[in-house]
Amino acid sequence: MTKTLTTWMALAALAAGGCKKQKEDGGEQAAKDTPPPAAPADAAPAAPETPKPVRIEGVELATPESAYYDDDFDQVLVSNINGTPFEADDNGFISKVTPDGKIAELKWIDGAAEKVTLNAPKGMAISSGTLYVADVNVVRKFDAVTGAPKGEVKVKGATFLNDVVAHGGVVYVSDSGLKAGEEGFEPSGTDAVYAIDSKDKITKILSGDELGRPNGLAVVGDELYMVGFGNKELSRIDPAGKKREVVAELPHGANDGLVATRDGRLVVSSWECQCLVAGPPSGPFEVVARDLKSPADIGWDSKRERAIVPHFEESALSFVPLVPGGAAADGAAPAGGGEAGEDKAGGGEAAGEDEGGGGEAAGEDKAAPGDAPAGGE
Ligand SMILES: [Ca+2]
Ligand SMILES: [Ca+2]
Repeated sequence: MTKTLTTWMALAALAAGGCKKQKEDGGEQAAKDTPPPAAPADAAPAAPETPKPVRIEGVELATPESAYYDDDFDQVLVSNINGTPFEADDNGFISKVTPDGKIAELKWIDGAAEKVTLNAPKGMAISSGTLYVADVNVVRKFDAVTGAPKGEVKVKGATFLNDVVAHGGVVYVSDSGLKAGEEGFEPSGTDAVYAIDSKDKITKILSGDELGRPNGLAVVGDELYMVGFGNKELSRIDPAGKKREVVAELPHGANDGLVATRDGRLVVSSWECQCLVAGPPSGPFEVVARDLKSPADIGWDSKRERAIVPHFEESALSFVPLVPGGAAADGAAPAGGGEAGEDKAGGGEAAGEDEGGGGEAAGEDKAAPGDAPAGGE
């Protein structure tokens, strides 16, 4: 486990161009069931009350990478890497979680089961009754109702398949272009976005190092959007291929998850700021949730209008309503305020608003191999 965290943090640093490391000393996280801050006795709540975040932990999630809201069944699917993001250990699993934060079935789909192969599952999407799961260099298919295996699509040349989104019968998959190296992770040069049609035909619609470690994918209307872990760009991609346009600059780097809300905004998770930002596709983006450690591939609960955040390094999950300015995850005052900071498990100013911001401003291209600090502690 420690090794996983270490290598992943090295990756985060690598891709973000040296964003600060945090220490893991486990235990007391800001988001836990902290009692609400001093009862707002004097507050005159004119605005409708924002629902409180819900945090799910201590339930045997194992390196959760992705959360996917299945609106047909009003449930959340969580992919658990359970180990390193590459290893062919066949122990990955997918959990079903209820909207009130209970584990309905921890290992609904389980790599350990005889007929199931699942190594390091990441992004997921359902299209025409099939659940597609990115798993290193393969997209695995499962019956979306029963979880039974339905085959796989090998993506030749891919090294780090990451996010999956479905639209109009086509499944799009990003390859972050990373591989295991001596220092943890290295660019593999395979950065790409693929389209898989209903007959499992694969088309590489975009590739190249300049994509910056493609990660989160989302669809707004008929437009496909992408964020990269190695830059701050929000790109619009021509689903037919070969064209990409940078439509907004994101405020932070190390971006992972990307989801669309019903009103057409996009929400992005950033490891660098440990926050979520939201905005229209053309920008600007503002912080809408803070103090979220290792926020990987987020999902969007369209029924309750809240983000579902897998905490990769904490094996936890949070349901997070979005608040302009980004109320702290425990519901405390907005603006990254005081007490949230010290709960930060040694991260110091890690969550702070200026962290990373100025310094490695141009972080985009820093993803050179070699400057990966040898892992956080
Ligand atoms: Ca695994
Ligand atoms: Ca991801």
